Amino acid sequence: EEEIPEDHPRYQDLLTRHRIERGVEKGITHLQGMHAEGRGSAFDYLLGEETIPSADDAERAAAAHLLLAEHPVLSINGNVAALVPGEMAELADVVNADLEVNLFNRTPERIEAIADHLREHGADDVKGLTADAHIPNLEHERSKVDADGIYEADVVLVPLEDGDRAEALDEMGKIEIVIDLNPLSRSPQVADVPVVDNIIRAIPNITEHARRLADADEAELREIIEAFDREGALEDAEERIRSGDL
Ligand code: PTJ
Repeated sequence: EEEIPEDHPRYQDLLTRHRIERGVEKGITHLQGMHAEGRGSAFDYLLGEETIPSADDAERAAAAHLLLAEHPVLSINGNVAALVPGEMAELADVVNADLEVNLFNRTPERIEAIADHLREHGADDVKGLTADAHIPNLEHERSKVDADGIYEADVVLVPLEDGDRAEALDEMGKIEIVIDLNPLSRSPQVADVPVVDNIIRAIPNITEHARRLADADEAELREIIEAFDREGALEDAEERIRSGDL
């Protein structure tokens, strides 16, 4: 990462790409993760590579949901692990959530490598290795979850998620927070809280909101959740992308 000069106009984007490449080399990110990254990067460019106000609202609502949750779980895939391992561990700590590895392209080697990588970045407990439960209505490999993790969670944060699994989790009645730079993709469309922002900016901002709301009472947290307009947030992001108005 030292090779990229910080004053480069595309610094953040190059850094992100570099982390994904390193993730592939380390065996934590799937090759498909590079395509996902390319798509994300294009949407981020159109959004102006910043957290738009409606995304900040979504990040605040996400923090309120995580603080109110009985059992929140943060789902980790190969891209998330490569991009924000320490930031996910920190958020888990602040809102008292579990981290669970849940992969689209599941192999025992990648699960282990990702769990190790998260522990190297400060996570103390990583779920997803037991995989003793199934998300109903989803093809076998991708449905594997921990019985005491995602399966029984009330609030799940699923970043960069595939649409089928997001839908299946939604059908299980879970409150879903989805981070995805494409507002038209199916996962943000089914989310209770669609966060249309780069995960690199979104996770630290959710953590900051959670820290600020740490002393808020239940009524205040519920108010934040009720005031959040999910349709409006999706429309706002789409409008911003289509306008080309940077
Ligand atoms: O590690 P695995 O095996 O679980 O696989 C993970 C990937 C991401 C490869 C897999 O889930 C996949 O193929 O996902 P998709 O269908 O490409 O969806 C990824 C979504 O995340 C796309 O809509 C991208 O625009 C979006 N995205 C990519 N990078 C970012 C992003 N959203 C936010 N921040 C990013 N940095």
